[in-house]
Amino acid sequence: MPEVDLTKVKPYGDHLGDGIIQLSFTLPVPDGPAARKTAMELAAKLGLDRAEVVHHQRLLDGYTHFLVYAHVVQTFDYTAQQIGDVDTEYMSEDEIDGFAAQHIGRPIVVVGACTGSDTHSVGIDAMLDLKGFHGNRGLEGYRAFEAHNLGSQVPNGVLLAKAIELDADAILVSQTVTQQDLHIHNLTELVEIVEAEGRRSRTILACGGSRVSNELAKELGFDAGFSRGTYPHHLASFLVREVAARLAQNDTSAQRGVAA
Ligand code: B12
Repeated sequence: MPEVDLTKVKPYGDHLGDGIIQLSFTLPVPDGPAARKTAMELAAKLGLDRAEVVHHQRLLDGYTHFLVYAHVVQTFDYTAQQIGDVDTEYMSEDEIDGFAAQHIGRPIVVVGACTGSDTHSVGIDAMLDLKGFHGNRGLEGYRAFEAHNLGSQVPNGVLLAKAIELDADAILVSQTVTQQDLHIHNLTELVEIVEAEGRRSRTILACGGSRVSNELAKELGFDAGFSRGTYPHHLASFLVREVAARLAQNDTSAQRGVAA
């Protein structure tokens, strides 16, 4: 295997370092030579070299889909990347239950949902339901947690009302649809109404989804954000440590039944 210079990474197409990528996009123009030329110009304006339209197809009147191969000229420094993932050491399910028994001594109450008009429930189910994700049980299966999954298309107000009723330690939200920044609106609204109820400091807020990052979550006022590849024990590790830290600081936010 040839050695990769991680300070000068380029896409791998046919061989290491050739920089070849494939683009797939639709233009709102009828298929034909002018459409193909526009697609090539688009690739050139993106800074790509030697663009080649390898496939073009009329989608419907006035719309054409393209596949373009092109060469990336720039290189990228993989070693310089700062990762903004949730900064916590992951534990196994047994370790998490043991940690919670030792440091918390009661179940951590969590309430979660996929909110707004978003119907993609698979992410929140993967985190909370017993069946979990890829053979890893969801929080429902842990002794450390009392998990309530409200499902999908849940209005933020309903989620918050349930959290108040249960005096939940954490509210967990899943968002998949990002069209027209729907996820931003839903997540922002939740933070606003939690704050308006005076519950923000006592409630851990975490969200997740394929296009959610920890950076975005924090920017929107959440404590943590999780993306693709998250397993229930990742979330659980974060939650037990967060609740334990709040208890250790004698923070009222972790003492259930105490007003904010
Ligand atoms: C299944 C699916 C559906 C199902 C959903 C069924 C269900 N009960 O969930 C159905 C058919 C209903 C559906 C509908 C639609 N869908 Co859809 N759907 C998908 C699909 C194929 C898979 C999504 C999925 O289940 N992934 C698996 C889960 C496990 O991954 P995940 O959600 O990312 O979760 C992981 C992490 O993100 C994280 N995580 C997620 N949530 C949380 C929460 C917390 C608290 C934590 C800690 C972690 C966490 O952990 C999880 C495990 O690692 C994707 C395409 C794809 N291949 O991804 C499109 C996709 C998501 N759908 C899409 C669209 C556009 C739609 C529709 C709008 C289509 C339409 N025009 O009607 C509708 C939406 C309707 C609505 N009102 O929401 C787009 C979204 C584009 C966008 N970014 O906005 C996608 C990407 C398809 C595409 N390429 O266009 N869809």
